[in-house]
Amino acid sequence: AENRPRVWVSQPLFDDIVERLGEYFEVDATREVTAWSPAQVAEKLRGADGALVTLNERIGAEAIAGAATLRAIANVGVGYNNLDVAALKARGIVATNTPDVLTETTADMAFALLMAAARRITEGERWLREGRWTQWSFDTLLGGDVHGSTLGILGMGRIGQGIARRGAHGFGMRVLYHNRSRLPDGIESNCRAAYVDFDTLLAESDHLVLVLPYSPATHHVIDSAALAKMKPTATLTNIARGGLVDEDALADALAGGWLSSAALDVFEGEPAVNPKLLALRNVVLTPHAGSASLATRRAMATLAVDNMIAALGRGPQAGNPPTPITGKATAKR
Ligand code: 8YV
Repeated sequence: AENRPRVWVSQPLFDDIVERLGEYFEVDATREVTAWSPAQVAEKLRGADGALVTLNERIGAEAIAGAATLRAIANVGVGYNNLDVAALKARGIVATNTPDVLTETTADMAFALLMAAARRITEGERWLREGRWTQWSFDTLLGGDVHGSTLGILGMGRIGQGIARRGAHGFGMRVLYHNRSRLPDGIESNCRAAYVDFDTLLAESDHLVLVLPYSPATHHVIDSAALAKMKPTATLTNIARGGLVDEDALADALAGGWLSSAALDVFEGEPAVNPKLLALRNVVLTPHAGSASLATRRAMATLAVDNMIAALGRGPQAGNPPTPITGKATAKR
């Protein structure tokens, strides 16, 4: 066992899946959910050959500075803004993520949130639990329609396309999207989605969903100027990364009636949530749970384990991890 590569697993995943790493590696598996400090991450990486990490762990130049033997980072998640891909690349460290396996589950969540915002589901439940339902009335908690409305998607990667298909095929929505580049005709027609510029997307969407990767280029892409271009009857759903939205500006728009409602699964300072948002009734808040179905979380852990085994040159796919991160950090995925 002396010369076996060492792999750190930063958070508890599924024991039976993580166990597979033990066939090839000395595994340092974290047994309890842990808020690792940057210094602790650096310490864990020192002496490791590989690490499975989550969005909780920031893997940048400082984290890997003392990690002379580190060869592979397997990110458990499709978004990898927690990784400094350039710094890893410069050191020849292979980085992988978990695309595809979470696409449909996350698209489901986007729709759940969009519908909850439009139809005021969580607001209604809170109202009921507060004992305020004393008599049925015609005009209680009136919301906006989903079916037949215009769905706007910002960021048309795999998850965006899943949301588009749900909207077009399931709810008869008109689907507009904006993306760094236009999709091939075949994909556009499959999703029944039309490419528009950013301002048109903002102006015409009844329900806008954010599915962009987060990077300096997309920081606060939804700011007060963008919000001002949206319909006052519109909803905004964010299932991507909190930093895409200026939360103070969003809270002002929701409080001021310039935006009907929002649904947020991700937050700029998560797990802390902006108190201005917490104070509002017309926002649905969930704890970064877009990919949180049991089957999908198991598939993500399995893929991360497969990536690690292959990246460290073991197993049937030795040297060829199934889902390496290849492009720039901002690449459309
Ligand atoms: C993960 C996510 O739970 O895949 C992503 O980008 O945000 C979530 O599915 C998270 O990344 C865990 O690290």
